Amino acid sequence: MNTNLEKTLTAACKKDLGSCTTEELYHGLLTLTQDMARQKESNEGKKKLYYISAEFLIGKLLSNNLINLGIYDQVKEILATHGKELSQVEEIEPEPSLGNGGLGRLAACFLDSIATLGLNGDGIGLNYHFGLFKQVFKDNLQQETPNPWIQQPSWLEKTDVTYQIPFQGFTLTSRLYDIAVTGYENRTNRLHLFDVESIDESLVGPDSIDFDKTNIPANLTLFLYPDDSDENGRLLRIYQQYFMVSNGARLILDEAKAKGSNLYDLADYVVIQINDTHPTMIIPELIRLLMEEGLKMDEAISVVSKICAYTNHTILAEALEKWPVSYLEKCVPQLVPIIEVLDDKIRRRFSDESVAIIDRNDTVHMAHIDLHYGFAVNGVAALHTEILKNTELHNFYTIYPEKFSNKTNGITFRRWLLHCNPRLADFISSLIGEDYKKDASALKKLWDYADQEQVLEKLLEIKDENKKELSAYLKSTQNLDIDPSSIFDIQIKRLHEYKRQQLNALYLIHTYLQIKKGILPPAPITAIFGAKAAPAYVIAKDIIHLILCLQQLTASDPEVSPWLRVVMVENYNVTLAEKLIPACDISEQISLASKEASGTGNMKFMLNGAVTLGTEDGANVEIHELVGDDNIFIFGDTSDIVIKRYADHSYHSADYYQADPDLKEAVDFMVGETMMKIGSKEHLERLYHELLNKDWFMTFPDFKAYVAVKNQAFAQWLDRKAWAKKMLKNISEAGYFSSDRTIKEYNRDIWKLS
Ligand code: 26V
Repeated sequence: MNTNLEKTLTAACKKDLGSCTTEELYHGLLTLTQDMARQKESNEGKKKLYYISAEFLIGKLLSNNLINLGIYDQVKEILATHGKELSQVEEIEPEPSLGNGGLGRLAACFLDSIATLGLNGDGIGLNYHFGLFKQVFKDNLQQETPNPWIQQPSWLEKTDVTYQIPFQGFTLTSRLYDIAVTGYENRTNRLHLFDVESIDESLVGPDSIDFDKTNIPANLTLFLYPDDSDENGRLLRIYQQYFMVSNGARLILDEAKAKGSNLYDLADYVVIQINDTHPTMIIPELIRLLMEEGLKMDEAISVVSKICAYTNHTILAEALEKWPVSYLEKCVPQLVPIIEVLDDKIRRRFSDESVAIIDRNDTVHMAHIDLHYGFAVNGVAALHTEILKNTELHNFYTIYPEKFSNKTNGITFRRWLLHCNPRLADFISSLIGEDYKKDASALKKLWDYADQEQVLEKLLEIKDENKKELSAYLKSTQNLDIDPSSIFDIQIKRLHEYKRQQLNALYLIHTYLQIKKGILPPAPITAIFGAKAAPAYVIAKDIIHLILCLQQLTASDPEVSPWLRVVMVENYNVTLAEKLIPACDISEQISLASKEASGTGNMKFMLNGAVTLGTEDGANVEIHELVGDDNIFIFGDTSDIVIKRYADHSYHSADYYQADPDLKEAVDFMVGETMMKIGSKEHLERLYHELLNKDWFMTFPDFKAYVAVKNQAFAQWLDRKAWAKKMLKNISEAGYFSSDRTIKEYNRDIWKLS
């Protein structure tokens, strides 16, 4: 055992480890980790990447930092000799609430890989005090409460950096806080989070996320994605975005100048990756700041156009941000003349109205700024990039084919295997050694064991252990009862109609009705959901209501509960994902083809030996190619069919409802007597009518195929040996989805850091 480490930890805890409380151990470990991380920081290279993003869904940091610093096992052992458990320390760490979904989690995985690969790159974002809301269930409905996560001491390190950020009528003082990003056995980078000095947490009560949306100096960094269903909410988002980019731009320019840039040569020092459109205002803001530094406008535009690259994460029209010029005038009028010039230059070059920056309704299309004035644009999975090129952004692709590339997403294996599934990681190491931890493609060697019965048995045993552990955890934390010997079928992701949790719910109703008729599934099933719905997204909240009613229904019916249980975990977050994913048998990835840009949960499940049940959408397509037809369950209409159906307006959900008696029975059940006894008429009827009259994300056409493939998957699960082989194939092909691979590609094609 490492006595030096024990001494350092004891010094950090300021007393004998055996007499420390769990809190004291956590605080001591936090200090120790921060000190070690600081010592690892490497020298700055000349060129630096800035990954700017509204979200960084980083998850708890302690264990990951210990793993990356190479001291996890030693710390665990030291604590054990003093009768302490590291897992208990992990439990009390609050999860930073700085993200919402895939885009934010991707940013966090990327920071890990950038540091692990030894690249010079930092993140830039905002320090939201309450972050995304905390979800609570009451009366089978989602309620939103604040999610305070910042305690003292914390991972946030206060810096001396502050700026004066100008808004219409007032100026705000900012303050930079940093979180260390430890690379796996490599350098430490920084996540720069800007905060406003005048923030006032008392604007928010304990039980509600309502607050005075007009008091910008006090509220700017309270919440991530504050409700934007009214104008004040939308203006607040602009204030937040500008605050983030103006601070980021100033930091970037200061760092470049300090390294000797004369600003004309900024591209030798800086590359900025714009994560979706939320940080797009950094383009006009940098132009403005460079002009303040003495550059002519055309010079500033030329410099900025060489350093900004844009990643698109969605093709959903409503997620492609557009801001009325009048809103920008109200908040940040200094940007408007610049955006007008940017638009004017484009209008002089192209008569095509669809590529304009400011449209005829005086609305600014943020993505269009990125596309014209960035030097690179990428989609996040092969299919997504093709759809961008051929459909959504076709007119831009025609102008700038050289700017477009695909960068299929990835995940960090440090968190999503080594940390969350140590049983599996240790077993893999025992078979193929440790190389895969730094070179994920080495996982392919696992397939050499495809016919070794003991290996397959061990895989099943590990899955069973993980399922038992999850069951115990959900019982103790959420009082949920699940049977660890049942099939765990899991759908965890943001609640959105295009992700089609409602299709899964229709299957569960159908299966419930089958059981009531005496037709039993091949094995007992536990369907697990986890999802937050945006507070103003009415139908999404209705879908949560439906699922929670099904939870109550299946739990309370003794005829059904031995065969089918539906559970929805409360406040789904990274911490829960880390426990759910290693325990999953079947990974639900059932978005409407063409709509899910990539998905990254699909990759995490695959790596942990779950088998995907999904549509040919996002990165599922690439998973399918890698594992082959026998090791994935694919169903549903293809993206071509879907895109055509939207184009010719030929879809009428009622036709499918009338034609399929099983579907009709399931849909009608939502508003039938049984459900009305459990749920709310208002919510269930609204959802029923939405599906029957609109079903914009086309669940009905895929229903029959979904039922068939799901029943097939459940039946195949019973053949344990054949199933274990599917698991092994998925794990052995998951190496491609390491974010180390993705980041190498970004660097090779876009960032070009040395
Ligand atoms: C959406 C919403 C909707 C609710 C209100 C607030 C809000 C804020 C931002 C967004 C955009 C979310 C974009 C996003 O997370 N996209 C996901 O990005 C992942 C990483 O590339 C990708 O795997 C997912 O397919 C894509 O949905």
